[in-house]
Amino acid sequence: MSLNMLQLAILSSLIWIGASKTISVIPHDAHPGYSVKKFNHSENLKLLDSDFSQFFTMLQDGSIMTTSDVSSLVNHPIDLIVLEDRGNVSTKHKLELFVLDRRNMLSFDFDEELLGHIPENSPSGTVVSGIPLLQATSDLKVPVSYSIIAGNIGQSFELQDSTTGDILPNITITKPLGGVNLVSSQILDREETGRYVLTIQAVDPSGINKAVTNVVIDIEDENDNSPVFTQKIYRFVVGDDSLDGDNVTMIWKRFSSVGKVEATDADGDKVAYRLATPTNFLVIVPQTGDLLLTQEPIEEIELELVVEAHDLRTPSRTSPRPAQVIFHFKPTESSKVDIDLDFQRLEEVELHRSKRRVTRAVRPTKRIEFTETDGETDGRVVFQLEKETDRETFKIRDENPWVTVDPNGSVRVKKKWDYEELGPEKTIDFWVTITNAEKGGLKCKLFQRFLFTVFI
Ligand SMILES: *[C@@H]1O[C@H](CO)[C@@H](O)[C@H](O)[C@H]1NC(C)=O
Ligand SMILES: *[C@@H]1O[C@H](CO)[C@@H](O)[C@H](O)[C@H]1NC(C)=O
Ligand SMILES: *[C@@H]1O[C@H](CO)[C@@H](O)[C@H](O)[C@H]1NC(C)=O
Ligand SMILES: *[C@@H]1O[C@H](CO)[C@@H](O)[C@H](O)[C@H]1NC(C)=O
Ligand SMILES: CC(=O)N[C@H]1CO[C@H](CO)[C@@H](O)[C@@H]1O
Repeated sequence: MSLNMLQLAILSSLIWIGASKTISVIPHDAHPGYSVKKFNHSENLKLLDSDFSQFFTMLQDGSIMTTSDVSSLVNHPIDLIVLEDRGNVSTKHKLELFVLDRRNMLSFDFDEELLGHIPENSPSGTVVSGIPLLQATSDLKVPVSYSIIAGNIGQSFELQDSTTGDILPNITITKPLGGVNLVSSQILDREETGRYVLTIQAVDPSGINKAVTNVVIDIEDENDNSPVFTQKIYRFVVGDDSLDGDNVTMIWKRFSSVGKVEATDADGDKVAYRLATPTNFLVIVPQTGDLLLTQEPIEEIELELVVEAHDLRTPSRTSPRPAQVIFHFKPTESSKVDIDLDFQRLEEVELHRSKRRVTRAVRPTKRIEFTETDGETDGRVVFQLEKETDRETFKIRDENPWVTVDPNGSVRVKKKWDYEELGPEKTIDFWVTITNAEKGGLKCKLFQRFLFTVFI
């Protein structure tokens, strides 16, 4: 029978109107015992007798199996009827079988599973690398249509015709040496889907002769995510259990952790931490984010510190917004007495020295209230930052839409304050870097946060 007759046979079979119809194709050299198809509900099924009963049988588990050599059946359409009996209802299932010469069956030109890869964030239309031209052939040399029939999450991939360069969801190749390549149809994000397993189908014009193959595509990672802190503000308290919070440490040793900051990186990169505001009292363990107390303050202090995180990749990415750490320390009564005694002795010995002052890397946050009219005029000085010494100069740490800071500490209106645009907090929140040029050219940096609350 020629191919046209095969197609005719398929057409005529479409006239069948039944409960269900299935098409299966088996190669002419299938060994006896070859499993053709498996039905479920096996307990109610029966394969009806036909001209082909000598070739096929139904097993107890509902599968239909060949029982002898089927090469003589090549290109004869075979209809098998399976009866499903459920007491008052019985349903017929038709199985249309085509035995094709194996050489005429479409098959992909490789056996091994294909593994391709593509870097995330590649532009749409990038060819997946690492896989050969996808080509299914048979001796019949018919046109072959390719499509992705499974695994294409979000329609992320399409096929590219190797003969014309066209990119489409399905492609029909008529030229003998043509095939398809896999290309991305959008920008891919490894953090969303890191691996695709696509099933590619090749089918001849009759729709019967089919081949499928699976392609695994790994999305290669790029450092496109910065570490992000789990909290904007961390508050750690040592020695004061009158304060609320779970993060109060009452008993501590030098170099034990008083708390821990954490930033996560969506790329899964390791993260390292850094104190952006140096202090004598705490160090941070870069690998873990643990804050260790290095020195016992002699009086109650509250420090505001800034911590940054960056990922350990090249090039590295830094947290878009640093975390604020508020550290509150209250010496225990007993140690305070000891220290006071020590201190007294010290003062006695070093009378000429001025009283020791606690140095702070971060000055306490300042809250100031304004009305909208205060900020009406661009360039107007609305506030003057105080210098603790003459050498201090000021600089706004991050660009702010509403205010600028002159080196001498004059805070000016940058853009007319608009109550509506100020956000739910109605607050202009900015940090100022204070540079304190010490004697001998040593520079020391301090930080201070300002909260300008605006009322109508
Ligand atoms: C029977 O198999 C078909 C697919 O062959 C499946 O869609 C269906 O859910 C199965 N039914 C039961 C009851 O398992
Ligand atoms: C077949 O019998 C079941 C109960 O055994 C009943 O629920 C169902 O409606 C019946 N179907 C028909 C078509 O009579
Ligand atoms: C191929 O595309 C045509 C329309 O262009 C569509 O009708 C057909 O269903 C598609 N085939 C597959 C397998 O997706
Ligand atoms: C601060 O410097 C600016 C110029 O940058 C000047 O206009 C202003 O008067 C100065 N303010 C004070 C208080 O010195
Ligand atoms: C501000 C802060 O760090 N709070 C933490 C205190 O500890 C509990 C659990 O140990 C955390 O869930 C809080 O976020």
